[in-house]
Amino acid sequence: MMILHHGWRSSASRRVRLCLEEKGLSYQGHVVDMAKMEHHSPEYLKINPNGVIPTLIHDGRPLHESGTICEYLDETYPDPPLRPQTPYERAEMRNWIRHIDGLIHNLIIFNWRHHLQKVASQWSDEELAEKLKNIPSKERQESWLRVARKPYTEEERDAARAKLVQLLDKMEEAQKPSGWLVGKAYSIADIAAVPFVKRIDEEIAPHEVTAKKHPHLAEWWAKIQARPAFARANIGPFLES
Ligand SMILES: N[C@@H](CCC(=O)N[C@@H](CS)C(=O)NCC(=O)O)C(=O)O
Repeated sequence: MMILHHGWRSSASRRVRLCLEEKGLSYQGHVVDMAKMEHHSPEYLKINPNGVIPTLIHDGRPLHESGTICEYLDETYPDPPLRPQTPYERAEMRNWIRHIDGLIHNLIIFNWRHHLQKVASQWSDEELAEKLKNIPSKERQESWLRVARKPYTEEERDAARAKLVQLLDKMEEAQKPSGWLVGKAYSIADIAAVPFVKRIDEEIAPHEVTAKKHPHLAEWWAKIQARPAFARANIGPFLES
């Protein structure tokens, strides 16, 4: 029995849903409302000490970190495989996950300025102080403080956008031999990048995932969006219509 605590628009959650759907695994989904700070409640912190989504519960045991969860799922349910064949390629896959994970703050700068900023800016100083106390990491306390009181500036957004476009450049370079980030097949390295590319393409830098700017990446993106698991994972538009 698998339970996934996730958010529909959360990039890390999207990775795990992609992985589950590629493997055809059924799970019970539980949506965590970040605007209500449900992920910082004492109950949730027991299953995810970092206070972030997603968390997978498998046979009663919780697991956090989307990249780790995807690898765990692939080891536990190897068919179809989502890790490359050789130890070297698997190491490369982990380095992609690590690299992309390191860019999450650049996505937060764009993502939280929508729904979460609207909610957080209305909290009183007392409410905000109370909420900040429950956030386990200093960095995320700072991120919540920023969205609530001092939204990221145009300059900060430009710098974040430039870092995300560099990711696209790196992906373009990597895909040349096989059409995938690592080895000869779609893997967790590609899955790790999908939610980032989705956000970059739809809002952050909409003209970059194109045949003109990044031709290999544009082909990669088209192939991925055509996968039946992509549709089932429900990687819908980030912004509410
Ligand atoms: N490295 C973590 C990142 C998880 C993460 O940052 N999740 C975001 C949503 S995509 C979150 O829960 N943010 C809420 C917060 O920081 O308060 C993973 O891959 O699972």
